[in-house]
Amino acid sequence: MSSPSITFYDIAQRPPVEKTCCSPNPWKTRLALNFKGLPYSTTWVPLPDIQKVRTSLQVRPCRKFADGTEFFTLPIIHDPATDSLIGDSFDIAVHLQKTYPNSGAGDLFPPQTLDYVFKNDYLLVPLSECRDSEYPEYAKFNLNVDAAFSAHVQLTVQGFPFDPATAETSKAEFVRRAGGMVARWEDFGLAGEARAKMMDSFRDMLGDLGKLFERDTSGPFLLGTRASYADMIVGAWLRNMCVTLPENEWEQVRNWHGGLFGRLYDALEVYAEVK
Ligand SMILES: N[C@@H](CCC(=O)N[C@@H](CS)C(=O)NCC(=O)O)C(=O)O
Repeated sequence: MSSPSITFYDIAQRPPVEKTCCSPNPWKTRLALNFKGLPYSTTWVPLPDIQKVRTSLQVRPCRKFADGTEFFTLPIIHDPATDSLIGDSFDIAVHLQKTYPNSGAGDLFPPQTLDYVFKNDYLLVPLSECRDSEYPEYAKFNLNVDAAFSAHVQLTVQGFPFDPATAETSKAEFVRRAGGMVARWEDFGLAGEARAKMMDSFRDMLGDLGKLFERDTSGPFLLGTRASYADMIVGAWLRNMCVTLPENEWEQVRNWHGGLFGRLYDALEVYAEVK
């Protein structure tokens, strides 16, 4: 008899959800699950239902909004093998490594130096605190990469694939979170010179991050031909950008810095199946 498989909770965007899913933290989990080759199924949760689902699973929130109130997020996984419910993408990756050390493509956390530090000018969203971790180098990298991409998230606003069924509720919620900074969702959008300036900043940020990828030129990954969770952290954000940026801008991103990020995106395709 085969054992029951893992349940992975991800955010449902516009149907078909398999093509539009673009939440970076759930993507980190999907890439890690596929890397480990573990059987799982995805439960798709509409954005306005995350609080309800997380509360009903009794998984405590791991983020807070700027005003100190709780922020209910995904991913969550339920792993029946250990009877665990885990509600943070980094904790999920650690759980998968500890519980299934030799599964699939092997070690998610091979030792490496990940000394990337993001200098934070534009950041809008408060990030989870960096907690004590078994893989502190990876935890710090996760935090810095999240900060670096989050600082440019305004580029993704116009292309965000809201599900028409819940779009108005979700847009109103994002406006509420901005605490009076904008009156309507559309006001978050960037065009013209302001957009070009943020694209420049995005390119420069990727240039800085890209220096880590240039240390080993034998392959698309930080460790050359060997993928690790650090590549997935960046790859998850690239998935978000691929879905939400206008096509011509995504093409630019793929080609900046000698095509490094396009190659990374393509190389992670083997772990990107949506199940
Ligand atoms: N530290 C958490 C953060 C998770 C998180 O921020 N998830 C976002 C999607 S990437 C979310 O659920 N957002 C729901 C919302 O904005 O309402 C993790 O890594 O899992």
